[in-house]
Amino acid sequence: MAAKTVNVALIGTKFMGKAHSNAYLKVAKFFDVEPQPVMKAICGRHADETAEFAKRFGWESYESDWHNICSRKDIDVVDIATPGGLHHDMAIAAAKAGKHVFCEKPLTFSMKDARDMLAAVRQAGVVHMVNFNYRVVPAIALAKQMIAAGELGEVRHFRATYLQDWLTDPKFPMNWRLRKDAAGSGSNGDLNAHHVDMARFLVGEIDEVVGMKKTFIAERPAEGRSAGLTATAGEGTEKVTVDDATLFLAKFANGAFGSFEATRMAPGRKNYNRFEINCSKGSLVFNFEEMNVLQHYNCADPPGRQGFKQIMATEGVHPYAGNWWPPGHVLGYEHTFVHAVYELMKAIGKSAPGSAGGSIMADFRDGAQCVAVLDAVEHSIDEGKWARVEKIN
Ligand code: SOE
Repeated sequence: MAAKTVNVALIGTKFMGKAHSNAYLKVAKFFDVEPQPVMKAICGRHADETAEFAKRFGWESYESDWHNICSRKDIDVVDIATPGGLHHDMAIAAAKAGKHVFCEKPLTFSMKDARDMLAAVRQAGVVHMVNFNYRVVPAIALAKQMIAAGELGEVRHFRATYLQDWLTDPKFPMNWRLRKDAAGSGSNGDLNAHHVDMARFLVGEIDEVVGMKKTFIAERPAEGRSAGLTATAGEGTEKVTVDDATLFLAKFANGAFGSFEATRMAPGRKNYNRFEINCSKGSLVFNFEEMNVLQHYNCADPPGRQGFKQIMATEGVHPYAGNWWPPGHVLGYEHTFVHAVYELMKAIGKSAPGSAGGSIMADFRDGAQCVAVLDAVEHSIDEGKWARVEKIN
């Protein structure tokens, strides 16, 4: 009997557009999942480029106006892989049209928009998911299992650094990630967002924060053409309207302490997404640049044999890993998107309305709670003191 299917439309044809397209192509080849995605429509602003993209990645049709995607009757799922400034309108229109919504991170920028988006998907009774893709790195899903099983004991510290260097050069030109209207913020919304989600996923809710931020280079060459994290310069200059670096401290509801550092000005650090969790029975360390490994220190190891152990999370016993290659045949960045889409399909299959279907992925409430933490960081910086984090129900 033929597998059940759902028709997917993806909005976005750049860095994330490629990552998501690749995930839809692969998911049913490597995972037994129902429904299976049918790549129905791709949407991008420029018709010619979008047509080319559709051909290259195997999308059945293309659109150059996202409103058409929401009004098409043959679409079941809308996947939003655009700059954050567009998420709000697209997600609400998609939900109102009864489509399941999969949205790139951060969900949005303001608390009002986050609440509106959450209300819209809840009211529509559709599945909603935010693509915090690091949750489905096998080593991180394993960390989640170990913490939940009590293997680490009480969590005391969550210490996160997300370092990149692509803005170090003052000659690096403007792109949407440096404009507040398109990106909301810089390192805070782009990078801290991942670690705020990770902290909530692994440790629990954050109650209070205090932060600081800086824009080291206030003006840059105007944008010529940009793709992913590269760009060429156009004519003149433009003011940068977001932060280059944002650091903050956090108090968790369960008593743990957190520290977060995000910057795009750390020469030599490319996608240095690293966190360390110190607990009463041991510690865990993850560094995305060695994403197949989870480091574990176990206080119960005998004296003289203690030390960090490197667990390669690539065996059949590890989350997701058994669907790919034999042990030690490592996974990469793109696999995280396949895992996320697998979770999306499972959630739609279960059709648990108003949620991410009980999946390991974040739903819109998680996305909105992450916005609340980032928003509190901004408030604390504006007011020069600790700020309480609003709770989203
Ligand atoms: C750029 O900083 C970026 O691509 C982010 O937008 C992603 O969310 C992160 O995972 C990697 O870096």
